[in-house]
Amino acid sequence: MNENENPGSRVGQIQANDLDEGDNAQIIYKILATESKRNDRKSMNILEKFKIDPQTGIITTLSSFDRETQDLYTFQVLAEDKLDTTKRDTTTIIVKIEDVNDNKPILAQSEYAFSIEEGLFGATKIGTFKATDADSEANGIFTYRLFPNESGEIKDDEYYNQFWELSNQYNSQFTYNQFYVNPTTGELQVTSQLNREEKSSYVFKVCVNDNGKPKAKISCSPVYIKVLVQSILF
Ligand SMILES: [Ca+2]
Ligand SMILES: [Ca+2]
Ligand SMILES: [Ca+2]
Repeated sequence: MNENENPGSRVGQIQANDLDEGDNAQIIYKILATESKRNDRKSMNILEKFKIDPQTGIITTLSSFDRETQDLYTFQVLAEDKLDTTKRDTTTIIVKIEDVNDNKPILAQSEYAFSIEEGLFGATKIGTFKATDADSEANGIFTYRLFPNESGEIKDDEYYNQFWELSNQYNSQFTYNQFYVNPTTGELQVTSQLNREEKSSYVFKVCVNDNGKPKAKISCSPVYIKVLVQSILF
């Protein structure tokens, strides 16, 4: 089942067979928390998370689940003969919590500042943006892009998300002025020589998208570039 589902979601149904007839074939189902485990936190955890209908054997949830906290639950269900509880059997239930893209990618730094010399040749590496994501691999595949933010105005990530959708169509926004970000590695480069007399600083945004499903998530950090006078070697 997926994480974040509402409590009361159906997990599955257990069915035991009894060859007797009528009342002798009535079965009661229970989730097992054995005596020895009654005070065990993990065992209590199960009873707070799942319940079983004693008559139908339908297992439902009592809470929602966060895959990033715990992605697997194992417990035992007991089926016993209603009239003769010595006739009983147990089975092991394994519930796997599937990933939903509910975490944003996080850039390693909340802002980036680089000082670079004017006159550097094109394709010189300035630095690398890195991101992490708590979701499973499929919901944390990163694409990096650059967006204008020359005024330094603070916009939330959702604002850039609109432009992301657009730039997807044109496969654009990997460059800003004379800067280029490699969309998959996050490496930032200058594309041609900078001239400090023309422009001595740049402000833009780097955004990372996790390509998650059903909806991708995005995070952005400001990038400040200072252009330094070229050192002259004698
Ligand atoms: Ca989660
Ligand atoms: Ca994610
Ligand atoms: Ca998740």
